[in-house]
Amino acid sequence: MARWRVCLRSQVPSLVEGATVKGTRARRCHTDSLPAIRESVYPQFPSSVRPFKELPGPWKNGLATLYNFWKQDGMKNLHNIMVNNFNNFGPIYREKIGYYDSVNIINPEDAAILFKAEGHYPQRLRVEPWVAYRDYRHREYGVLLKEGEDWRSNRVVLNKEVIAPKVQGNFVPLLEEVGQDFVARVHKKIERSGQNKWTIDLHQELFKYALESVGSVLYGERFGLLQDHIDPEAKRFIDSITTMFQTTTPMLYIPPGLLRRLGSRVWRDHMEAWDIIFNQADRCIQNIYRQLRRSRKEEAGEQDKYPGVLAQLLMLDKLSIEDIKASITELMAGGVDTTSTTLLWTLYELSRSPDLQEELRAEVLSARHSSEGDTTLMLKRVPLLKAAIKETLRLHPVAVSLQRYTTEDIVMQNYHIPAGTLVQLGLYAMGRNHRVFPHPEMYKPSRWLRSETHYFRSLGFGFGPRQCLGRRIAETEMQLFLIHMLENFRIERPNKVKVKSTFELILVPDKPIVLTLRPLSGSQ
Ligand code: HCD
Repeated sequence: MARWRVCLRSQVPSLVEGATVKGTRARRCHTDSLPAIRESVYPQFPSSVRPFKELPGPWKNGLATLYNFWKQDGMKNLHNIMVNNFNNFGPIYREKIGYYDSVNIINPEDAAILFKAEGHYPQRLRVEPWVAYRDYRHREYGVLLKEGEDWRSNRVVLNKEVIAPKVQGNFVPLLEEVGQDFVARVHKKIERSGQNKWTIDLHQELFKYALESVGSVLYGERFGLLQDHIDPEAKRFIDSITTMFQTTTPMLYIPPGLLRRLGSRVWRDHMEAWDIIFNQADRCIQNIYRQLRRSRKEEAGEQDKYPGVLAQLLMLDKLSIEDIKASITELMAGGVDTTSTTLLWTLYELSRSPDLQEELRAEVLSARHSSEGDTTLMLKRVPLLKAAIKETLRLHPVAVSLQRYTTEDIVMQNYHIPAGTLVQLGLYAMGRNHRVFPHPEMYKPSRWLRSETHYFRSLGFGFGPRQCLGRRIAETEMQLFLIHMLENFRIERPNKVKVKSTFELILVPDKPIVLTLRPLSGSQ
């Protein structure tokens, strides 16, 4: 319990009204109630700026809001609740659910102000159950959960190996192979069906594609998940990630330490899920580690084939083994449901607009032709395809919100927001807002190609130094997947079921998406 209290304090100090809290990020006490004093303390703000305590929204009673949240099935509806709140309170509101006190914004201009105030060590909302697991099992935090200087020094090393633009060339051959195997598998299924088509809910298949992809990039090796017989261990790993996300949601608002002491089911399931994830990752990592030590002795690491992110990091020798293991595990666990869901949404949208599908196919075919076998070059010639992924993430973002603790006093929508405040950009709500995106309901990738402003509008992977570390892997993997699918199949919808989002920590489709795949050329 002690630990819990400590983290609460250091995280939300400024939200304890009227009190000066000794915490890492509480730098000043708030003097909002006295405009004269406020002016003298913050001379940069004119007195027409409204004080923090006048922010609209349900922030006076955290428990009442939590109760209402429950009644609205908030656990599954967080995204819709945020949309409603913006409709009721306008473009900025403050909310306190349980112990989380935050200011919520929806406008790109405010997002810009927020990210400019994120400071040297940007911090998002801490997912406490994830931290609790690592503390309980004495495991190192990866870069996702690290903070401060420890975060920065790890992140700098990882950036060079995983997100720098030049690493894409390393990933392409590996991912290209996985994409080809996926296509071959679909052709086989179509053949076996005897109907020249395959109608299926692709989500399991996409999970396998995503794990196979992220696995091959991280370890430089194939799991073989796209074969007919899949390893039951791999299936368990995939299911555990989904369980891990699902069981996180109830623990966002109830301290995990409390649930642990109560011996609650959700805590036990969460622990078990992480155990499976970590054990599987440990085995993969051990494997590569041993291989590397063996081969090092023999040929002193002279390889011409890209050996994968893990081997690169081990050879680089700039991070401790425990740090490497922790971040590799996070990348592996974070790289399955996220990309597969985004791909499923993209196929769903393409099945609903055959014309767009043709347009994309034409772009892909001409890029393939003109790049003469250089796939990395080809990826530079498919702007509409890239825009399609952005468009999918606009309507169906993985993360419902982006959050930062501010490190300086700022003004948003003419309200004073003190340093140390948790501010959330409602990413889902922003993507569907007609003031930000004209005709938001239309899936129109070309909106990203026009000269309209995209200023702080494309935020599917977050922003700045704390953005998604797996971004480059995810983007390459998704681009190659879509290229292969468009080159080989027509994507149709066998029914007109309207699919919505549901919140399971990440946003996922609320029902199965069934699609029909038909070969483009009848001969295959
Ligand atoms: C969930 O209110 C809703 O890339 C909360 C705020 C919040 C905080 C952090 C976000 C999380 C939400 C969604 C899932 C995210 C996570 C940060 C990283 C994580 C966006 C929006 C994810 C999916 C990577 C997960 C890696 C992990 C499995 C090791």
